Amino acid sequence: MNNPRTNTMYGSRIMRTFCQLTAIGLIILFAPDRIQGNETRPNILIIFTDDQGVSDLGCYGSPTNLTPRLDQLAKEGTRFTQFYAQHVCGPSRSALLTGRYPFRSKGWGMPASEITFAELLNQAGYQTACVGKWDVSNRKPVIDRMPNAQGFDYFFGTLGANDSGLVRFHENNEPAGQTRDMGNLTEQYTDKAIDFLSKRRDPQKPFLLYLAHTMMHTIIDASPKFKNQSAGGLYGDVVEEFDFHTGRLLDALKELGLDENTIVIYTSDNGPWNQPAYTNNKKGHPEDSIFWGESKGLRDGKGSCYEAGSRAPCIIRWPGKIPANQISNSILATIDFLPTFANLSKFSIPTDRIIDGVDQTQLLLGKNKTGARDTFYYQGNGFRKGKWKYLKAKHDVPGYAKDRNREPVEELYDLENDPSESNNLAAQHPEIVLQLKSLLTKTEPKKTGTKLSPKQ
Ligand SMILES: [Ca+2]
Repeated sequence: MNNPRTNTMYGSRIMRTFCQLTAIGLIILFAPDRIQGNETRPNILIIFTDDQGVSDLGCYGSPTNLTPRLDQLAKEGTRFTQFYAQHVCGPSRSALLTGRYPFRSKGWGMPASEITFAELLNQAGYQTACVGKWDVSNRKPVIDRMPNAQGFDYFFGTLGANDSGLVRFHENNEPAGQTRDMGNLTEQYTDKAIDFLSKRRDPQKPFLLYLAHTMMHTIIDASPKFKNQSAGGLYGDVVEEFDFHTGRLLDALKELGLDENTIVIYTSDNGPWNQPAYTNNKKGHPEDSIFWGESKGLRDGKGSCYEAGSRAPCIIRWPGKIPANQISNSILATIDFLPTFANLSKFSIPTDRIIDGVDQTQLLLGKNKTGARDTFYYQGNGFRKGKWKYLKAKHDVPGYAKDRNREPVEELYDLENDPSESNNLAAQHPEIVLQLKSLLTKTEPKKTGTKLSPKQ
C-alpha cells in the first residue's frame, strides 16, 4: 500500500513507538532502583519486636510456642545465634537507626542531628515508611525528632511504650487516636504495613519499611482468636499471633511480586523482661499469667549486661542472595545494618561522625563465614572480643535488671564454653582481663570519642 496518509500514520506510529521505547529505556536507565551494572537495589523490610526472648520461636528452640511462619522464614534465610541489639528499648532503637552505640545516638533522647538509615535511603531514592513504635523522641511529639523528620516519608504508630495499657497513635506528625486494646495492636500495625505495600508504595522506587511492633512489651495481650490457644500461656498467645500476622505480611509481599528482591530482617530490641524484681509485680496482667519471654541458657534479661539483656533472635532472608536454611554463629549487631545497607543500596555513610557499625554484606551473602566483627560493647558495663567477655565490677543497669546473685567483682566469661556466664574466669586469665579492659576504655564514652575497629 502506497497511500501517503497511511505512510504518515505508519511513520507516526513508528515514531510514537520509538518515543515510548526511548521513554521506557530512560525510565529503566534512570529509575531510582537501578544501579550500575543493571543490578537492582533491594527493598528492605525490618520486622522489629519488643522485649522478645532469644528462644521464643520454634526455630530457636521454644517447646511451647508454635511459630510456623517465622520457622519457615528461617528455612528460607539465615538464622543468627550471636546477634546483638542493645540492653533496653530506646537505646536499642537509636543504635539500630543510626549504626551508633547508644552513648553516641542517645537512645530515647535521640537528637534531630542524628542521621538514620531512613534518611540516607530516602536521599538515595527509596520510599520509606515506619509503622509502630518509635520511642526515640522521649515519647513526646517533638516534630523535628519524629519519624518524618528522621527520614521516613510515612509514619503510623506510637511515640512511646504501652506500660500503662494505653497507646496513643500519630499518623505522620498528627495525633491519630488511641487504644487500650493491646490485643489488636499486632494486627493493626500489620494492616498498616500491608496498606503501605499495596496502596501507598511508589512502584518506581525501592522501599524501606520499618515495622516496629509494640508486642511483646508489657502490657501484653492477644486478640480473642489467639487467646488461650498456646501452650506458652498468654505470652505464647502473643508470640503465635505475631507469627500469624507476620505470615500475612510475607504473603502480601509475595502477592505483590516483591518477595524476591526484598531483604526481610526479623529481630527484637532487647531481651525478655523476666527478672523477679519485675515479674513479681505483675501490673495489669491476669493472675498467674506469664508475660515474659525466654532466653534459654543465657543469664538474666532486659536491661542486664549479661547476655540475655542484649542478645536477640535474628533471621534475614533475601531469596537467591542470602543462603537459605543456614545458621550463623558469627557476631552480628543492629548497628551493622546502616553500613550494610550503604553497600547494598549504594549510599555513602556519614563521614562527620563515628559509625560503630560495620558493613556485614559478605557475612549476609554467605561469602565470609566469620563476618567483619568479633567485638561488642555492653553499654557502660563491659566488652566482648571473640569468645571472651569482660564486665566491670560495678554494673550500671536499671533497678529491675540488677542481678542479686553477683558479687561486685570484675568478671570474665568464656561465652563459647559457658554461654550462661556462670563461671567467672577473671582470676585465671588476668592478661585477657587487661586486654579487654583496654579495649573497653578505648570505646567508652568520651567527648571526642574514638572508633574502635570491629575486629581487634
Ligand atoms: Ca524493649
